[in-house]
Amino acid sequence: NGGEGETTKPYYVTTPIFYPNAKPHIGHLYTLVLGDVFARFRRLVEPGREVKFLVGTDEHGLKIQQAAQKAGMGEREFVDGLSGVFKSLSTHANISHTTFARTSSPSHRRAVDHVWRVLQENGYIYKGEYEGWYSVTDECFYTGTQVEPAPGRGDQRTYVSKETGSKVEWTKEHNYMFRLSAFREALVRHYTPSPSPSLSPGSSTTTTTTASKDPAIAKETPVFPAQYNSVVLQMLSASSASPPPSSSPSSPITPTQSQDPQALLADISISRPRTRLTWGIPVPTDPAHTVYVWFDALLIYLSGVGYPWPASSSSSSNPSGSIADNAVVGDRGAKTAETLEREAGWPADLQIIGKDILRFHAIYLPAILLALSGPSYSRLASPSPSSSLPPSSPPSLPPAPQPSLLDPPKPPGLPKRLLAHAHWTVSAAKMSKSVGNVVCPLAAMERWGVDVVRWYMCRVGGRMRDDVDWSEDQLEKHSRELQSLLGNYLLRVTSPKIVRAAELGRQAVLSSSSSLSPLSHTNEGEGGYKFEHGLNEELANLAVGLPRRVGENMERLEVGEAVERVVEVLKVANKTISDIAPWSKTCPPAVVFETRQVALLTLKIAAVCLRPFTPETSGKLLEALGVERAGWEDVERLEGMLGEEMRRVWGVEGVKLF
Ligand code: ME8
Repeated sequence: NGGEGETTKPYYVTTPIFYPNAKPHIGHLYTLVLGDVFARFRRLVEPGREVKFLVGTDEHGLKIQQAAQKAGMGEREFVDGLSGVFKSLSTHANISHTTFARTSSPSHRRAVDHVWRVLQENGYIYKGEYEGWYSVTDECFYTGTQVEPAPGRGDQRTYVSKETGSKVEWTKEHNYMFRLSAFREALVRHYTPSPSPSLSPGSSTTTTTTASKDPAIAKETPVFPAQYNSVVLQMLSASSASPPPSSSPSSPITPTQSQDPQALLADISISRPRTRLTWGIPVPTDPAHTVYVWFDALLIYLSGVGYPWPASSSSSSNPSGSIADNAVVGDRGAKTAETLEREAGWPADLQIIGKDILRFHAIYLPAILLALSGPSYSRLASPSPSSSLPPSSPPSLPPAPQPSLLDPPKPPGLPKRLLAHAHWTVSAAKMSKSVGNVVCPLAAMERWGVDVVRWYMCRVGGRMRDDVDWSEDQLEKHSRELQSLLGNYLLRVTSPKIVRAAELGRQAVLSSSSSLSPLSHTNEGEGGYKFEHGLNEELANLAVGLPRRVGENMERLEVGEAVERVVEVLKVANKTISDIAPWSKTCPPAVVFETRQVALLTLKIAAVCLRPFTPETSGKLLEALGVERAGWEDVERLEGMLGEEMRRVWGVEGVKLF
């Protein structure tokens, strides 16, 4: 073992790591739930494959430093407390993360240290003067075009970010800069949809067929929904150095960050003077500076799965080495960096974020990754002559190595897909810790139950392309929906009266010689039961096909649509049983039997399909229905169990789930 290509890459899903500057709110829980849905789905459909799911807290930066000061606490004590609250939120909400990562951990610091050194060695970090509009709330600089005078205030001196509404202040300082501008072309190519439909490895054939009709699906854009992929492309082509708004103060608004007034993608500041920011990771090569919190935080996705992998950690002591240049020779033989990377689960298969942090994930992180693997790219593909440095880049700097994407295939090392979701709002304003208009997720779960909150989030938020107001009325409606679709149905199917009538029916069916199975399959000669009619046929067929339909939606990252598929079947199930009314005296026992059998099968299949979304409810249902635990998380075993049951009861050949 240990050779190339022998191990399956773990499936790796991530959520953002949240700032523990205040208690979590519904928005945080929502992202966690979406991440959990995908992690659980993957475990269900690929039972043998390891699933890694990273969540955590982003503990450095000015925002935290100031919040701790305000609370009269030391930063460490402050983040320990609030990180614990985020962790218990995850536990409470049944989030099945495998790593709760914290940026204040020593292993993360080692990774940041390593990346900084490699990037500096590769020529992608330089020292420059930076000025711009800084928002402490958003922990980032904005350009002149990204800010406006604070609305509703006569005061023309107070400026806010157009995107987030956070207050900004004009700031000028010496910083270390990351040469982001060098990656614009490579990123544009990465996000530009290819003309022909391409399929990700998990997609099914049916997806291809559907995909060709739907441009958003056909293109399988790295960012989903495709509208946000377009936003990223706009970000990459919008000049960050446009003229300042006319109402701005007289100071030069345009930041000098790009070092190039023509640059379409400006270089970014990745350090803060230690005099201003002490709570963070010191710049490894210059302790008078602290690493910018976003540069630090984005690397959690790597450090959380063990980066630097052993091969690259050896390059840390030998900074001239690159990741791909190193190989580890252990007792199981040599492993290349690619093998180690794959075994760790990198690149991430799916990253889930709110739309507020799209720029950081879609632009900064991939650029850092490309910069990190720069030397290996230049080995694999010669730099294109057209991708030269912007004409007016800082003259004193050594020439920057030119990244070059292989085309096709895409370069290794970039996260595969990024799912950006819209926001929960309160009276149409974004719910935010800094604003304070938050709904407490623990109180919501306490009142409605964990699964009702998860259900509401998946039903409403699962197709959330636009912001949605959090509503208690809607929660109540969704609580009733879950109860009526599943709870009442189960009660009907398991009521003693129906169970008794069904038993009479079973005996009647056994002794009769009539045929016609609801699934229009019979298995003559093996003692399969035969049914009198096809009243339940539509439902039975719908139920058997449900996992496949749910799976198709999930592969396309359509959580809301996937849940809708389950609801559709449960609605037909409830209608079917109401129409047949097996509890009425006039219903023939054989029909009661058949109806109950189809209902039980439907419930079992629905319960399994609901596993990713409402795990507790699903577990209770499966338990009540007598499905062995082994089948709850393992779709192959469940198929075997249901298949066996179907053969025994109906004489039809098995059932194919997912
Ligand atoms: O941005 N609706 O942390 P953060 C939906 N530490 N989701 C929301 C939301 C809302 N109203 N408000 C927040 C940070 N979220 C950084 C991330 S990652 C390397 C660093 C969710 O505590 C959503 O996922 O401000 C959003 O992107 C994230 O919380 C921001 O959390």
